[in-house]
Amino acid sequence: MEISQIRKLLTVCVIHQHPKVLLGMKKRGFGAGRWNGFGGKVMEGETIEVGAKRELLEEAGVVALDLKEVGVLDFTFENDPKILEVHFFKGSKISGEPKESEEMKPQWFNVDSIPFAEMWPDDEIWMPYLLADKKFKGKFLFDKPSTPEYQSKIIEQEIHEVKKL
Ligand code: 8OG
Repeated sequence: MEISQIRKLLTVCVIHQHPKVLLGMKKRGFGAGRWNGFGGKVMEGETIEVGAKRELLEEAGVVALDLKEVGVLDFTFENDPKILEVHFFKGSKISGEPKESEEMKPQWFNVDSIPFAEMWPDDEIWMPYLLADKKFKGKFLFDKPSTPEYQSKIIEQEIHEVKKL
């Protein structure tokens, strides 16, 4: 018998103005205490891209003007049937100045000093694709979710470049 799996749609949005990238320190909830792109759950009735733009505005206070989807990764955790289907977006043009929200504290980083040790462990694997404008698909199985004190471990991983998402 097949175990039923619950799929959740989420977004992560990274602004890349070479040589800088805009990331945010997650202040609460899932992934708190780690740097990440901006994003969250896609709401019922909105497209994934509209959800990505909404989260960027809510969390960083900026409007993305040229957002493009660059990747899709499935994340699962051991002994948990939930699949997090995360859609990754990249933009370079924004209107407004990034400002701190209840959820995120935005900060620009040089591409050479992205704080991977304080990010989800998959981030250093997909970020080079995003920075190089390569589209990617893949999946990661973790032991358990990251917290401010605990860095998830990757149990299985698969990622590859695709021409189209
Ligand atoms: O709504 P909420 O803040 O709980 O959304 C979780 C955010 O975390 C969302 O932007 C998707 C993102 N996210 C995961 N897993 C991973 C991951 O492994 N790496 C990165 N970079 N982001 C992730 O849910």
